[in-house]
Amino acid sequence: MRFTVVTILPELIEPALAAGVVGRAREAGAITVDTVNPRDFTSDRHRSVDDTPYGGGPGMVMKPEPLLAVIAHAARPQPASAELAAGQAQTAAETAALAPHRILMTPAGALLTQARVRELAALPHVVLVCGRYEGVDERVIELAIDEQLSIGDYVLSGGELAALVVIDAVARFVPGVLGEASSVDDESHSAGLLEYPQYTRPLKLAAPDGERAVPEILTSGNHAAIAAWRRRQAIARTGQRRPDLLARFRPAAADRKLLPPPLHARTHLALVHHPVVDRTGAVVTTSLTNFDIHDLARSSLTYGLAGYHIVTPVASQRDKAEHIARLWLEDAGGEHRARALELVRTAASVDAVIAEIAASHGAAPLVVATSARGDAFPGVARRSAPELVAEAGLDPAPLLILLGTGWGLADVLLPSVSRVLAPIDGAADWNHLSVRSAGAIVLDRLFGR
Ligand code: 6GU
Repeated sequence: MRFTVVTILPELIEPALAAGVVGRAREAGAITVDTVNPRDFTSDRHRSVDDTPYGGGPGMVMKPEPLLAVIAHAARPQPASAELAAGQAQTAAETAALAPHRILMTPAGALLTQARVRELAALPHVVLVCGRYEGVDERVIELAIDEQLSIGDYVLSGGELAALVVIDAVARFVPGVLGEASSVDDESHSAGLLEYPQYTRPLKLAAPDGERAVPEILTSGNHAAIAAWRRRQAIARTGQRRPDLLARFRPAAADRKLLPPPLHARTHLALVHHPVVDRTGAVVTTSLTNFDIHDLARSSLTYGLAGYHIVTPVASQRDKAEHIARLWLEDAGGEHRARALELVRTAASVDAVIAEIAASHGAAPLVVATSARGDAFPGVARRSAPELVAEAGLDPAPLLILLGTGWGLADVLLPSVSRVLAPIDGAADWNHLSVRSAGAIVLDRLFGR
């Protein structure tokens, strides 16, 4: 595979590719890397490659003519094959297959991924154009660039280091570059997960805080157990560090045995009528709203929850809730609504719900408050929905989501609450969703496919 780097700083490229895996791959002829300099394609006395931007503003823009000329030069067909050298006719398909792929390295490009790296490794020739200054004239991109890539959400002073990253990452997939074919497959990102932790000798490492031992399982000789442990570690650290990756991860059948049951199936919703606040901020008990029983039960069943709890200290209100749920249950017969209403439970307090869940699941729930206000439950850890899913999904404990009626949950619940979900923020400055709507939106954010 061939790489051509278009750069005004060729001295940055060469030394970085002289040693290590890429250096050996070049020596072995598995890849070739050369550089071409836009400065060699200028026609003025000063050999200038940049100019001031039209419309004003800071910095300089790379001029189109030298860049277009150098890219055309870099991308000219190589007399690589004997047929070409002999001037034999090529089919259009052959020409297209040999045409180099021209990539502009820019922080405004698409983010480079391991999946894209793997695809690039199948190409015969990649031209990497390194931007400098504030950018390149847009017409160069229109006329001579096939793809724009960035290596991350930060700004480098030029594309050279990014081009080196592309060469290193891509070269590893070129046949003959890495020793074992399997070593590119097993590692971080190939499977959409971060790599599991690795250990080597010594078994016990002296450390300032005592002794750090290698996890026992790794010396057990039980290969199936080791593989399972590694997989679980990979999934857990992906959840901690990269919830975005874990959200896209589709566990295989074997993974499901290593993971706790799906989060939705161990999640409970509680509709809290006390302690909640009224419009003045006073702690009050609200009265039951008929629709809330039925609508949130349907939402709970739709998202596969384990239970829906109506919380009120008023015994007659609990009786009413149970009566209404039962009426609908009987009325609906075998109909879909009946299944939803089977999820309905009543409790006198949030603590009673927590105790009931702890008893039925054998572990205390992670209690998550919701609020329309950003400043509710000061000091409690905030989570976005994906963050909460990543965190709670890997821990087998049940999850309890508290929905407040009235003007929202009262802060006196603070000792029971261990996470607060980010508020639902609509497009307008008016924010008064019904608790039924807010509950449905929260469930979709957490569990919607
Ligand atoms: Cl490709 N170029 C520059 N200049 N900065 C970057 C980048 C590329 N990727 C991330 N930051």
